[in-house]
Amino acid sequence: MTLTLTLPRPDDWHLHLRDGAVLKAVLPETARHFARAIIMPNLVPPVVSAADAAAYRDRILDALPEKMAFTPLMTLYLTEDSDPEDVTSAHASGLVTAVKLYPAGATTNSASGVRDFTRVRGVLEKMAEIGLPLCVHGEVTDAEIDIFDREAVFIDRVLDPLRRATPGLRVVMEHITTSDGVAYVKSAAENLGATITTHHLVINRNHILVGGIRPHYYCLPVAKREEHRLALREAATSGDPRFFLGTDSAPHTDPNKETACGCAGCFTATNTLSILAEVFEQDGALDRLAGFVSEHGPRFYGLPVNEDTITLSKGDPVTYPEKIDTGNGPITLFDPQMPLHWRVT
Ligand code: OTD
Ligand code: ZN
Ligand code: ZN
Repeated sequence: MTLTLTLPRPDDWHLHLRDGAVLKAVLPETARHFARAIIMPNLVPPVVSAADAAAYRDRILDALPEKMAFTPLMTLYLTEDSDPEDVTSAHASGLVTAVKLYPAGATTNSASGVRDFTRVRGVLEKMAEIGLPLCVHGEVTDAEIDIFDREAVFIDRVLDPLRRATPGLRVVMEHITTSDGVAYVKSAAENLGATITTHHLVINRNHILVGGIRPHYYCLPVAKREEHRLALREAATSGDPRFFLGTDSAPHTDPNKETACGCAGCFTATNTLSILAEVFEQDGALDRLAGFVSEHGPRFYGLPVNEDTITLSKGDPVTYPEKIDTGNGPITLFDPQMPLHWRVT
């Protein structure tokens, strides 16, 4: 028997598209299924100004295959030198949908991030005033904090004080990986949402380390213990509108992953919807998949749900290529280590 499921076309509320040859190779993988995505600004150099964002948006649209429709929702990379006026006008013109906060050194290409949070106060206050959301990579970077504790410590030391100091600021805690993150989002009365990635619903830290080191499961924030994965599953499948999909699909070519100091990131754009349908079905929550992938994100961002739809159908296991090719080398697709029965038709 074939089961089908029709959903409003999904959006990805956290995506890395890169630039150049890699952009060209990975963009169709997202645009095939998703209508819109929040585009991360961690290029080298980062997308800091409105002019940078406009130029990057043009490069994305130029790389889009002719028959595909896709709207990149641009972000600005917050630095200690960000200009509140530039941010305001980029928002007013419709160019940017969010501003991105990286604590300096927290993840790939985050060296220009914020060290002293008092230096971005003016921008954050302006953003609260104009209703421009802040997307946050929520990990402290202090060398003495254990990498598995960095999210929980960030909530206490940085995020909660920042939100209290800037009432009205809308914040997305991105790619939450812990039960602490889930609990903090649930505890907030308003103005706080969280994205959850596909891979953090599937892997725990054993996937990275047991039986040999597996670089394609290494990402930041690093996957945590099983109890945290289960808390994320519960949040994602609960129907709570504060949780929505941000794949954090973060492509790196194989030579950059399979090396003595490999890059962080899982590439999930291609098979994300098959994996999520499997996950939601396993948890008896297929009726909540549309909320997570198509409805909660637009609601948080104050955007309309897509009118277009996609249909998933269940049948024999679907296979995906192990890698995709780019002009710069192969990129390995995230392997969920389970059969996937749902395909996008
Ligand atoms: N995590 N890799 C990257 C970014 C993210 O923290 C993130 O958003 C990347 O490669 O850009 C990763 O593991
Ligand atoms: Zn991040
Ligand atoms: Zn990311």
